[in-house]
Amino acid sequence: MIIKSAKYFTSAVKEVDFLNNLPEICFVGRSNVGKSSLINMLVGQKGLAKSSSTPGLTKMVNYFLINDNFYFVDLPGYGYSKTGKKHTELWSTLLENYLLSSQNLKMVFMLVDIRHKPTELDVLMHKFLFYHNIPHKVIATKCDKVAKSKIYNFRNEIAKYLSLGIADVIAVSENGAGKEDVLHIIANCFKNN
Ligand SMILES: Nc1nc2c(ncn2[C@@H]2O[C@H](COP(=O)(O)OP(=O)(O)OP(=O)(O)O)[C@@H](O)[C@H]2O)c(=O)[nH]1
Ligand SMILES: [Mg+2]
Repeated sequence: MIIKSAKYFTSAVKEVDFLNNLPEICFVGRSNVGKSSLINMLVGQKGLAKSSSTPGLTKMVNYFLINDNFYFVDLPGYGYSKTGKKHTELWSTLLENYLLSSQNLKMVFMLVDIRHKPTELDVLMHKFLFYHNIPHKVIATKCDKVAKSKIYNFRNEIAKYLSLGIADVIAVSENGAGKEDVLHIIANCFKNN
Protein backbone atom coordinates (compact mmCIF):
# COMPACT_ATOMS: atom_id res chain seq x y z
CA MET A 1 0.00 0.00 0.00
CA ILE A 2 1.42 3.34 -1.04
CA ILE A 3 -0.20 6.51 0.22
CA LYS A 4 -0.06 8.94 -2.68
CA SER A 5 -2.41 11.57 -1.35
CA ALA A 6 -3.97 12.48 1.96
CA LYS A 7 -6.17 15.45 2.73
CA TYR A 8 -8.50 16.58 5.47
CA PHE A 9 -12.05 15.93 4.31
CA THR A 10 -14.59 16.74 7.01
CA SER A 11 -15.49 16.38 10.69
CA ALA A 12 -18.60 15.01 12.33
CA VAL A 13 -19.97 16.08 15.70
CA LYS A 14 -23.13 13.98 15.56
CA GLU A 15 -24.29 10.74 14.03
CA VAL A 16 -26.18 12.27 11.10
CA ASP A 17 -22.91 13.79 9.90
CA PHE A 18 -21.11 10.43 9.63
CA LEU A 19 -20.04 9.59 6.08
CA ASN A 20 -20.86 6.31 4.41
CA ASN A 21 -19.62 6.63 0.85
CA LEU A 22 -16.13 5.04 1.07
CA PRO A 23 -14.29 2.42 3.15
CA GLU A 24 -12.98 3.62 6.51
CA ILE A 25 -9.96 2.72 8.63
CA CYS A 26 -10.13 4.24 12.11
CA PHE A 27 -7.89 4.78 15.11
CA VAL A 28 -9.08 4.45 18.72
CA GLY A 29 -7.33 4.57 22.06
CA ARG A 30 -7.02 6.57 25.21
CA SER A 31 -6.32 10.29 25.01
CA ASN A 32 -2.71 11.13 24.24
CA VAL A 33 -1.80 7.60 23.13
CA GLY A 34 -0.75 8.85 19.70
CA LYS A 35 -3.70 8.36 17.31
CA SER A 36 -3.33 11.64 15.44
CA SER A 37 0.45 11.27 15.35
CA LEU A 38 0.14 7.79 13.83
CA ILE A 39 -2.11 9.10 11.06
CA ASN A 40 0.46 11.80 10.31
CA MET A 41 3.27 9.25 10.28
CA LEU A 42 1.40 6.92 7.91
CA VAL A 43 0.61 9.70 5.43
CA GLY A 44 3.97 11.44 5.82
CA GLN A 45 2.48 14.82 6.75
CA LYS A 46 3.34 16.14 10.18
CA GLY A 47 0.43 18.51 10.72
CA LEU A 48 -2.42 16.78 8.91
CA ALA A 49 -4.18 15.42 12.02
CA LYS A 50 -3.75 17.82 14.90
CA SER A 51 -1.65 16.28 17.66
CA SER A 52 -0.76 17.73 21.04
CA SER A 53 0.72 16.85 24.39
CA THR A 54 -2.52 18.10 25.98
CA PRO A 55 -4.86 15.11 26.24
CA GLY A 56 -8.37 15.31 24.81
CA LEU A 57 -7.43 17.29 21.73
CA THR A 58 -9.45 15.34 19.18
CA LYS A 59 -13.11 15.82 20.08
CA MET A 60 -14.76 15.20 16.74
CA VAL A 61 -14.77 12.38 14.25
CA ASN A 62 -12.27 13.63 11.67
CA TYR A 63 -12.15 12.14 8.19
CA PHE A 64 -9.03 12.25 6.01
CA LEU A 65 -9.36 11.19 2.39
CA ILE A 66 -6.57 8.82 1.36
CA ASN A 67 -5.67 8.16 -2.30
CA ASP A 68 -9.15 9.49 -3.21
CA ASN A 69 -10.26 6.00 -2.28
CA PHE A 70 -10.84 5.55 1.45
CA TYR A 71 -10.82 7.47 4.74
CA PHE A 72 -8.59 7.46 7.76
CA VAL A 73 -10.79 8.41 10.68
CA ASP A 74 -9.27 10.08 13.73
CA LEU A 75 -11.46 9.58 16.78
CA PRO A 76 -11.78 11.24 20.18
CA GLY A 77 -9.69 9.55 22.84
CA TYR A 78 -11.15 7.97 25.96
CA GLY A 79 -10.14 7.87 29.61
CA TYR A 80 -9.51 11.54 30.10
CA SER A 81 -11.59 13.95 32.13
CA LYS A 82 -10.89 17.62 32.58
CA THR A 83 -9.99 18.63 36.13
CA GLY A 84 -13.10 19.48 38.05
CA LYS A 85 -15.37 17.55 35.72
CA LYS A 86 -16.52 14.23 37.04
CA HIS A 87 -15.88 11.57 34.46
CA THR A 88 -18.98 9.43 34.27
CA GLU A 89 -18.83 8.10 30.72
CA LEU A 90 -16.53 5.29 29.68
CA TRP A 91 -15.98 6.94 26.36
CA SER A 92 -17.92 9.50 24.36
CA THR A 93 -21.28 8.63 22.88
CA LEU A 94 -19.94 10.01 19.61
CA LEU A 95 -17.13 7.45 19.61
CA GLU A 96 -19.45 4.57 20.47
CA ASN A 97 -22.03 5.61 17.88
CA TYR A 98 -19.31 5.84 15.28
CA LEU A 99 -18.04 2.33 16.01
CA LEU A 100 -21.52 0.82 16.03
CA SER A 101 -23.05 2.63 13.08
CA SER A 102 -20.31 2.90 10.47
CA GLN A 103 -21.25 0.58 7.66
CA ASN A 104 -17.97 0.89 5.78
CA LEU A 105 -15.59 0.30 8.65
CA LYS A 106 -12.87 -2.03 7.37
CA MET A 107 -10.47 -1.89 10.32
CA VAL A 108 -10.19 -0.40 13.78
CA PHE A 109 -6.64 0.13 14.96
CA MET A 110 -6.72 0.10 18.74
CA LEU A 111 -3.72 1.92 20.15
CA VAL A 112 -2.06 1.32 23.50
CA ASP A 113 1.14 2.83 24.87
CA ILE A 114 3.94 0.27 24.58
CA ARG A 115 5.31 1.28 28.00
CA HIS A 116 2.19 0.54 29.99
CA LYS A 117 -0.05 -2.39 30.50
CA PRO A 118 -3.43 -1.75 28.86
CA THR A 119 -5.82 0.17 31.11
CA GLU A 120 -9.21 -1.19 32.22
CA LEU A 121 -10.81 0.93 29.51
CA ASP A 122 -8.44 -0.52 26.90
CA VAL A 123 -9.48 -4.01 27.93
CA LEU A 124 -13.13 -2.99 27.79
CA MET A 125 -12.71 -1.41 24.35
CA HIS A 126 -10.96 -4.52 23.11
CA LYS A 127 -13.85 -6.69 24.38
CA PHE A 128 -16.35 -4.24 22.89
CA LEU A 129 -14.76 -4.57 19.43
CA PHE A 130 -14.65 -8.32 19.76
CA TYR A 131 -18.24 -8.58 21.01
CA HIS A 132 -19.58 -6.42 18.20
CA ASN A 133 -17.56 -8.31 15.62
CA ILE A 134 -15.72 -5.20 14.47
CA PRO A 135 -12.44 -6.00 12.66
CA HIS A 136 -9.56 -4.72 14.75
CA LYS A 137 -5.81 -4.89 15.38
CA VAL A 138 -3.77 -3.67 18.33
CA ILE A 139 -0.95 -1.16 17.88
CA ALA A 140 1.61 -0.37 20.57
CA THR A 141 2.67 3.28 20.18
CA LYS A 142 5.75 5.30 21.19
CA CYS A 143 8.17 2.39 20.75
CA ASP A 144 11.02 4.95 20.44
CA LYS A 145 10.59 5.48 24.18
CA VAL A 146 11.81 1.98 25.04
CA ALA A 147 15.08 0.20 24.22
CA LYS A 148 14.93 -1.67 20.91
CA SER A 149 15.93 -4.88 22.66
CA LYS A 150 12.88 -4.61 24.93
CA ILE A 151 10.22 -4.02 22.27
CA TYR A 152 9.50 -7.73 21.87
CA ASN A 153 8.93 -8.15 25.61
CA PHE A 154 6.65 -5.14 25.84
CA ARG A 155 4.60 -6.36 22.86
CA ASN A 156 4.39 -9.75 24.48
CA GLU A 157 3.12 -8.31 27.76
CA ILE A 158 0.40 -6.36 25.98
CA ALA A 159 -0.56 -9.41 23.91
CA LYS A 160 -0.84 -11.62 26.98
CA TYR A 161 -2.89 -9.02 28.80
CA LEU A 162 -5.39 -8.86 25.92
CA SER A 163 -5.30 -12.63 25.30
CA LEU A 164 -3.65 -12.21 21.91
CA GLY A 165 -0.57 -13.61 20.21
CA ILE A 166 2.49 -11.39 19.87
CA ALA A 167 1.98 -11.15 16.09
CA ASP A 168 -1.29 -9.35 16.83
CA VAL A 169 0.47 -6.42 18.49
CA ILE A 170 2.35 -4.10 16.13
CA ALA A 171 4.90 -1.66 17.51
CA VAL A 172 5.02 1.83 15.96
CA SER A 173 6.56 5.20 16.58
CA GLU A 174 5.86 8.65 15.19
CA ASN A 175 9.32 8.59 13.60
CA GLY A 176 8.28 5.84 11.19
CA ALA A 177 8.83 2.50 12.94
CA GLY A 178 6.13 -0.02 12.05
CA LYS A 179 4.84 1.97 9.10
CA GLU A 180 5.14 -0.87 6.59
CA ASP A 181 3.46 -3.33 8.98
CA VAL A 182 0.44 -1.07 9.38
CA LEU A 183 0.22 -0.28 5.66
CA HIS A 184 0.39 -4.00 4.93
CA ILE A 185 -2.64 -4.65 7.16
CA ILE A 186 -4.50 -1.82 5.46
CA ALA A 187 -3.71 -3.26 2.02
CA ASN A 188 -5.06 -6.64 3.16
CA CYS A 189 -8.35 -5.04 4.24
CA PHE A 190 -8.99 -4.23 0.60
CA LYS A 191 -7.83 -7.56 -0.79
CA ASN A 192 -10.39 -9.54 1.17
CA ASN A 193 -13.32 -7.84 -0.50
N1 LIG B 1 8.10 9.90 21.66
C1 LIG B 1 6.93 9.76 21.03
N2 LIG B 1 5.93 10.62 21.27
C2 LIG B 1 4.76 10.44 20.62
C3 LIG B 1 4.58 9.37 19.69
N3 LIG B 1 3.31 9.45 19.21
C4 LIG B 1 2.74 10.53 19.80
N4 LIG B 1 3.60 11.11 20.65
C5 LIG B 1 3.35 12.33 21.45
O1 LIG B 1 2.24 12.09 22.31
C6 LIG B 1 1.41 13.25 22.40
C7 LIG B 1 -0.02 12.89 22.02
O2 LIG B 1 -0.07 12.54 20.66
P1 LIG B 1 -1.44 12.65 19.82
O3 LIG B 1 -1.15 12.05 18.49
O4 LIG B 1 -1.97 14.03 19.86
O5 LIG B 1 -2.39 11.70 20.69
P2 LIG B 1 -3.95 11.38 20.46
O6 LIG B 1 -4.12 9.93 20.77
O7 LIG B 1 -4.38 11.81 19.10
O8 LIG B 1 -4.62 12.27 21.60
P3 LIG B 1 -6.15 12.84 21.71
O9 LIG B 1 -6.49 13.49 20.42
O10 LIG B 1 -6.07 13.77 22.86
O11 LIG B 1 -7.03 11.66 22.01
C8 LIG B 1 2.06 14.30 21.49
O12 LIG B 1 2.84 15.14 22.28
C9 LIG B 1 2.91 13.47 20.55
O13 LIG B 1 4.04 14.17 20.05
C10 LIG B 1 5.68 8.49 19.44
O14 LIG B 1 5.63 7.54 18.66
N5 LIG B 1 6.83 8.74 20.14
MG1 LIG C 1 -5.82 13.16 18.54
